[in-house]
Amino acid sequence: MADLIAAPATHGGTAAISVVRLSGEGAIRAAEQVFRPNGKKPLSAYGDRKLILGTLLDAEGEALDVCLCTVSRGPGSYTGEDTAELQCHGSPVVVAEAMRALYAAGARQALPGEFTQRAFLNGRLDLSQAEAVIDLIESETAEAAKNAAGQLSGAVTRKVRDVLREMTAMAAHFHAAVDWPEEEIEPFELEGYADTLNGAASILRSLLDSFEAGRVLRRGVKCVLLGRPNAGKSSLLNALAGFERVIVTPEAGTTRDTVEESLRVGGVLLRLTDTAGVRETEQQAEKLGVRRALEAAAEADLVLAVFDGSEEMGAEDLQVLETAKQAEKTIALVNKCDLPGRIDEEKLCSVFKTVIRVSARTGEGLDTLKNAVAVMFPQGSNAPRGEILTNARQAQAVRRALEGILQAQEAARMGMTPDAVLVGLEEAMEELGRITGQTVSADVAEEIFRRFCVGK
Ligand SMILES: Nc1nc2c(ncn2[C@@H]2O[C@H](COP(=O)(O)OP(=O)(O)OP(=O)(O)O)[C@@H](O)[C@H]2O)c(=O)[nH]1
Ligand SMILES: [Mg+2]
Repeated sequence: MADLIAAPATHGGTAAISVVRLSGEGAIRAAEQVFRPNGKKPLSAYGDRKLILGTLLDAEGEALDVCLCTVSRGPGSYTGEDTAELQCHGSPVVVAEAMRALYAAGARQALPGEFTQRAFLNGRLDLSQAEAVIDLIESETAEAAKNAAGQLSGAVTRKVRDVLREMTAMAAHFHAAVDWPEEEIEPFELEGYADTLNGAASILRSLLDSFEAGRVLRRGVKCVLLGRPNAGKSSLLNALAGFERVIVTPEAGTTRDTVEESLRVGGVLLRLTDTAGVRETEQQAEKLGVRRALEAAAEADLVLAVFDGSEEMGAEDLQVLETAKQAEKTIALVNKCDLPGRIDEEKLCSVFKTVIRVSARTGEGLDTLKNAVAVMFPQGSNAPRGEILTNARQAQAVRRALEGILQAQEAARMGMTPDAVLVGLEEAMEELGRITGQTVSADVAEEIFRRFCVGK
């Protein structure tokens, strides 16, 4: 068993409860030194995963807290090692003292992700599942969390393993037929494996497709409010946020710089940027703001082009219109629909597929906007939860594996010898192994685990 590590697993501030975990050689002995059960039995006499009430002791052996402790012995624990968890009262001082007592009992501070790294090294999780743990911790929407939970229970891993098993069987057959010609092994015929290769390619392709769709789950939608001064961009951001996030005044040119806010709109995580109103100006700061607004629009997944519906269209609106047309996706918002309309809506409808009348003042139309966003950015893909690939490293490996298989198919089609076909196949196997971690180098694994927080 590896050396003894300890770390707080919960947030550093004041809380009702804080959890401190321990894992490695002597974990239960160390826990026994800092925790005295209320009953007569010593801690080591308790079974796994039982909650035991007792007293937490500081490094000097003085009573520090009334707390709960649970032990879980290897190999059936999270890390695969002997582990203990202390649930103490959530004062940062109690946690700091508990840590000091654990250092005195022989533990050292765990590195970020070290618990999960040990789970990986001990075969409790494969690498894609370990990465799902980070995704779960970092998830910002319920959908993202549910997908990560599916991955954690091995949904992606199972698909990859299925493909890997077929590829391995195919390669094994080839090698057996070549290495033991005198044995009665069925001759290796490439034609017999055409379906296997097709099936593998189609599974990998669907995983890759899910990655594209999963981008929304992973990092949300970059969305920019663009419009001329006073169109009501900042008012709309506030209305969507539900609080006064940005300054609104009747003066044109209120917003000078880009302002970002993350919001859930129609279940989608919008990384919404409010911008300076687009117009010609001599003001240095505003000029730079306008430039930033146009740059932000160029990089956005979605541009919300805001027009003041109570005014006729001017030259500035036309510039907004031209910029918004270039965006990947655009929704035109005709704001101030609580006032008499004077804008040429027909013109807008001829340019934009989606035109919605809204009022930042009354909230009218905002539900329609939310629905439009939800339809434009479906959460993930048709893939079941957990089978949406969200990790760029894994997607890269799937892409290369697919290339390997396509190369093998091409070689087979051109009538090349089986060993030429095997080259592509073995490349694919190597790449698939990277996803589960079988063929990943120690350095890469190390880097992945350092992305975790301490205590996980
Ligand atoms: N009647 C009405 N007034 C609105 C509405 N939305 C915004 N306004 C008013 O329009 C003015 C400008 O609103 P802002 O939200 O500051 O406009 P902006 O597009 O952010 O303007 P800049 O920051 O100058 O580019 C303010 O006086 C708002 O109260 C609306 O839906 N209806
Ligand atoms: Mg503004």
